[in-house]
This record gives sequence, C-alpha cells and structure tokens, in this order.
Amino acid sequence: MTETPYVGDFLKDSPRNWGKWGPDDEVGSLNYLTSAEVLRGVAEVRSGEVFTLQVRMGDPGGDPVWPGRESIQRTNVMDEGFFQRGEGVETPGGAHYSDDVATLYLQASTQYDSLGHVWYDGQIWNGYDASTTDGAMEKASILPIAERGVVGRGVLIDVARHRGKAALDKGETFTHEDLLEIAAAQGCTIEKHDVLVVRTGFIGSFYRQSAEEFYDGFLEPGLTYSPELVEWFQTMEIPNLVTDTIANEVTLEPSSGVTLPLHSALMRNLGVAFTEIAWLEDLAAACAADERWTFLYTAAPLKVVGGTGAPVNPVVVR
Ligand code: UVW
Repeated sequence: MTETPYVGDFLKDSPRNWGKWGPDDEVGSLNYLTSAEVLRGVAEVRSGEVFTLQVRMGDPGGDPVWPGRESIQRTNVMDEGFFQRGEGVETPGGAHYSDDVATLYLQASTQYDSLGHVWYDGQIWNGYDASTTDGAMEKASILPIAERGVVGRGVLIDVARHRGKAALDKGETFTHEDLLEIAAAQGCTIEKHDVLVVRTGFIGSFYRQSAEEFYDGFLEPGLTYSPELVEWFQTMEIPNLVTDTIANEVTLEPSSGVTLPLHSALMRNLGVAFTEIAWLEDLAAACAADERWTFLYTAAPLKVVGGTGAPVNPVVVR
C-alpha cells in the first residue's frame, strides 16, 4: 500500500495569493467582493423571499459536528424558577429575566473558518508564521472577516438534486466540471466573484437518521482536489465556498488519501473563505421551484477576537 503523501508535497506547485492584497491582509479572496459585487448581488433580488442558512444550535436531537467536537452546551443560569425561589436578582421595577451560559466549539455549527484555521509547512494564510496561532489567532483570525462582512451574488449548485438523490453518498465526489455541467442543466451560470453555494444534501440527511448511522464510517461527500479545480477557483476568483457538509470537501482525497487538501489549497493558499454546515434545504427547494438559482448572499460571523472561526447565520434574499 502506498503511503499518504505529506500535504506540503502534495500541493507543492499549487498557486498562492499570498501578498496579492498586501502583507497585512487577513480576509483573502473576500477582497474580490467590492461594492460593485454587492450591487451585482442586490440585482438578483426579485421576490423578497428571505432564507437563513444556519442549522439550529443545541437541537435536542443533536447537531452535526466534525467527529471529536461537541455541539453547544447551553446552561440556563437564570429563569423564573430562580425568582420563585428568591434567588433571582431583583431590579427596580420588578421585571424578571432569563440568562444562559454556553460552551461551544466555534466550528460546531454553521460557521466561517478563519483563513488561518488550517496550515502546513509552518505557515498560514498570507505567509504568516504558524506560531501566530498559539493561544489565540494573532493573524488571519475570524475577526477581520467578521468585521468586514460578506455580501455578494450567490449561486446555488444543487449536486444532490441533479443526481436524483436526497443526499450524496458517503465519500461521493464531484469536480468543478460537474459544477459547471449542473449549472448549465439548472439554466444558470457561475460568474466570476460569485459566492459559490453547493448542496450535497448531507447536512439535511443528518436529521433523518440516527447519529450512529450518520457518523458510521464517517466520510463526507464533496468537492475533490485536482490542480485544475484549484486553477478554476483561482481564475473565477471565487471569494467564498459555502456547502452543506461539515468540511466543504470530501473527507479523504480518493487518489492520495490526504485529509481535506482543499482546506490547504483553497483556504491557506488562495484565501478562499469557507462556510460550512450550511442549511440549504429550504433555499434549494425554493430555487428548484421557480428555477432561479442566484440571489443576494449576506453573512457576518461573530466577532470573536483571536477566533479560529465563528458561528454564522447567513441570510439569503432572492
Ligand atoms: C476541520 O478543521 C477538520 O474541519 P472544519 O473546516 O470543518 O473546521
């Protein structure tokens, strides 16, 4: 059996956008989303329908998370019971209130990864030293993305619907050429600077099966690495990849066995923002119903100082 190559060797000749937006850049390809791109997104609004793309946090049935992470732990620390027991903090005027405390993995819901979230060869996005991740992300954390916000024209490519499936199978892959073919079949075009939203149905499937079934032989479906795919993202200047999987790409690249190489090739090297665990079922149904696959995409992750990522509830208007 051949050994899995080191990701740095695997991506030896992969293109980089380091320095393209200056030595201090921390938002990468989101720089492509200029005011003109915002207006291009606004021009897609026709019916005023609004869709929110976050999955529920702390659903009693569980939340889809990367193995090893846990969903939000929310504890109520103030409610009417406290006041009934005389333990509430009374305020002038007598109104009562509730409070929660939460512990959460910042990547354990629909979320943006910071550009410095994944690296190799001791360097993160834009060439910053990987030791800047120690303790808190000093560079390329989620904060600059959160402070900037993400607004542009979104296009949904529904791979699952095109393949006649409720959800793609574990480990099922597709390429940028598939995306182009599906866009043509849907009657839409992926344009330069589009926020690329890709539906696999995988997160939807989480809610139709037991956690045991979902995590058994964990191998997400998704985009799969090729130099041509990376080149396509580079040429199309895609600012943001949004998918309904936990990690936006097939878990193990089938030919090499490398784990999540697109995190390195697209996020670390090109500065493409990743939005993961998106809830696309309702948006996709609406797009399919009137065969309109483009919209205004807006999102702003939480402003977590030094965060490796942050939860987000993107809002789409069509
Ligand atoms: C990992 O870091 C494994 O994945 P994600 O991008 O989903 O956070």
